[in-house]
Amino acid sequence: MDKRIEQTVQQCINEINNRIKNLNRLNIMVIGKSGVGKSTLINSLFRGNFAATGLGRPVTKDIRKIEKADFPLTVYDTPGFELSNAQQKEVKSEILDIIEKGFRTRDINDAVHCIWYCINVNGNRTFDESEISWLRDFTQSPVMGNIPVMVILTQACPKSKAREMQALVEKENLDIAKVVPVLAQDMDFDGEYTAKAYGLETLVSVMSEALAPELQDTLQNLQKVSLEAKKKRAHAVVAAAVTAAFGEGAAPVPFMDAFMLVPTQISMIASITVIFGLDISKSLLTSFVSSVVGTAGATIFGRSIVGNILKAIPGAGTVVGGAVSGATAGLITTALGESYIKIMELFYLGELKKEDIYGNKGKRLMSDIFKDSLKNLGRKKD
Ligand SMILES: Nc1nc2c(ncn2[C@@H]2O[C@H](COP(=O)(O)OP(=O)(O)OP(=O)(O)O)[C@@H](O)[C@H]2O)c(=O)[nH]1
Ligand SMILES: [Mg+2]
Repeated sequence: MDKRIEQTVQQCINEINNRIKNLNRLNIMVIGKSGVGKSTLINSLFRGNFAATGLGRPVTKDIRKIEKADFPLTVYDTPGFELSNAQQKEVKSEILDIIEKGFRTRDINDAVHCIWYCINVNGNRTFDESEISWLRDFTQSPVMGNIPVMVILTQACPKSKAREMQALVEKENLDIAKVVPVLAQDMDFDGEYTAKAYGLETLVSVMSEALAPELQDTLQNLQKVSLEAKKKRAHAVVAAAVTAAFGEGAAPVPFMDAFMLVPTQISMIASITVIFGLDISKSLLTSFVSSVVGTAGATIFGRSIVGNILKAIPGAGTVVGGAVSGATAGLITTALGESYIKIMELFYLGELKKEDIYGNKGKRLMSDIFKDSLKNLGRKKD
């Protein structure tokens, strides 16, 4: 591989590692009676089989803290929560205590960012009034500040019953962000009928609306259920990168000469990688990035075709003295970003496999997608 491409790949990898290391930590408090499906929900929403890796560490009598190396997530879990009269008060004060301690650090990484209060739909014949009064009491505590509370109706089938319960909770006018019915895993009934899982994508979008901007990358990095949410954030990254660096009136960019990605493009590639949060090894990531950067480099900078590519884009101009106009650099950056998103998507969906990335298939695919993307941009400009 060309030394200069190798160097760019290394810069990308460094930036990706840096970003991952510096992601803000998301801290969620999960409350709900024993067996409602708290652990199942966590494992279904987040990558890494998070809650199954252990019981976590007890931080109070009733609350456990689950963390995992290299995961920007803390879950405070209340396993075995029964909500007997005696326990009600105790658990509430333990929870508020943890929240207060988090606040006091004034560090976003230690604050509790949202509360999931889980109520089981399946098998619940009636609605438990004591849970509602507990919730009312809890949400009214001054310690709560603006922490969003989501009431999650777990094992939410049949849907009609879930909707009924949702209406009942909403009627209570509690100070909560949202009631979200979720069936985290398909549910089998006597092998005759299977209810399909649903609601996890909605929960991701509810979370995204409720969380601070500083936690959005973390949320996307961790969640494994909504490709749409990842893509939406990734497209926004591309648009922002292009506007910031190559917007209207930008000066010519000398990157044809340099044969490398400029910092804006490296940072864009890193952001997209973080958002997709693929569980892959360092060596696979390196192959992945070098395939993208290498093919983009070869396509754009290959002296023989660069003229043709640019000619295909109306108004893109030509290479003058080793520089391209800001607008052209913008187009190329958009094509690079959108192609990278497409490749990530194929990998996420399992349509592109590990061995494809190590081999030539990934490179060919990247090259095709990249050229297509450039052509489409050219068409859009007409
Ligand atoms: N099919 C299906 N089963 C679920 C779902 N949620 C929970 N379950 C089942 O319900 C049982 C209890 O779920 P858990 O996730 O362990 O419940 P929990 O709230 O963590 O329980 P504790 O840790 O004891 O407080 C398990 O057998 C799960 O497989 C779901 O969405 N679909
Ligand atoms: Mg559990």
